Amino acid sequence: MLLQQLELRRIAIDLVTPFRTSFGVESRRDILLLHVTTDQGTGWGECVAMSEPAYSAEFVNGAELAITEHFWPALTAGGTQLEAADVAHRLRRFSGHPMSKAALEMAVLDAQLRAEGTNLHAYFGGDRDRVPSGVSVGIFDSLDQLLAQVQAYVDDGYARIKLKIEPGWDLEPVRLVRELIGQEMGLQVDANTAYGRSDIEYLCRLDEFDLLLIEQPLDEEDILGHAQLAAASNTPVCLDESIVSLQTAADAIELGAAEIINIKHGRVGGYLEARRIHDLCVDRGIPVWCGGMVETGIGRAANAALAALPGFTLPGDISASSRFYARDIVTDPIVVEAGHVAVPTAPGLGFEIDTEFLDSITTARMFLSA
Ligand code: OSB
Ligand code: MG
Repeated sequence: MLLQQLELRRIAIDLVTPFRTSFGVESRRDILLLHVTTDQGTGWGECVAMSEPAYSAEFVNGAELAITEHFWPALTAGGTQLEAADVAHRLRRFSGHPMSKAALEMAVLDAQLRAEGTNLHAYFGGDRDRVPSGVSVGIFDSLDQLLAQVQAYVDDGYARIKLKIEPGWDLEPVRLVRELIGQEMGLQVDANTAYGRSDIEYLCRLDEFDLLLIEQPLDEEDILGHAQLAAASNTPVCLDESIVSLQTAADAIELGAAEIINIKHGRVGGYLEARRIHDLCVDRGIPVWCGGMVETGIGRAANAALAALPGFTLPGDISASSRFYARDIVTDPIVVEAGHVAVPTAPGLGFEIDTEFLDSITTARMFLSA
């Protein structure tokens, strides 16, 4: 395909309820969407960078600059033909910014699949037409509020619960939620790097709650600390922030720091690298699951297609669009039925844009030509 134009579109979209994690709270999202025009049609990508550089070093204003000043010029230089699989290679000399690179690859992939009359589910070759849906539950001001929210998600039919934890909000919330949902339902926790190596003994006290996993308790760089925790605790250690590439995944597994991996395309630079990490984990016997970054219907559709691959043996953070947004920017938002979401089969990544609503929440548009 020949890239012709890139539209960068910023949208402002309210969350149905504030989402608090150990790194901050968000009530409204400021999202960068990409719309690429090629000689064979157009495609959409969603950049998962958040407003602040807190989950990782990327942030939405920085992503826009990286794409406009560096990545789009590099992709279009020379005007040569390219496919989605070439995007990461062409951007390889640029360090970092995986979410920005991933968003560009995603837009090109959507355009390519639409042009070929196929979709991401077929492209990946996942063997399921629906995937189990888990929900990520934020930190609350009170335990009563937490329990009411968890009960509402159980009533919605979610297949497993993930609790955000931090020092001061860990053993007690987990104990009460385990009591509320019973022993059978899948329960896991995510600390988003809020603990240190000196907390390893304390974190082992989570073992009594029979959790599916503990996600990223320590710093992104603390691979040794995660290996020490994995050796000390019965709860499987899962890495999120630490896994930024196929290489870091392979090394963390080898070092015993990653007993399970959360795969997020934005964190690793694209869906194609995400797929390679999946394949590696299948080869090494490491379970994976699909993480989320509070995506709109664009990213949610693509995540469901990724999660249909056979190595995704644990429920993903692929909740209904309505878990975060009262109205989605697609006409066919992800819904949860009997604890599962259907893998989209619409052309491309698997969604159609609700243009009228999208326009109504658009705050800025910029057009770059090739
Ligand atoms: O650590 O998995 C995380 C949201 C934003 C940034 C990081 C994380 C999360 C979530 C929510 O836990 C996942 C989702 O349902 O989209
Ligand atoms: Mg996480």
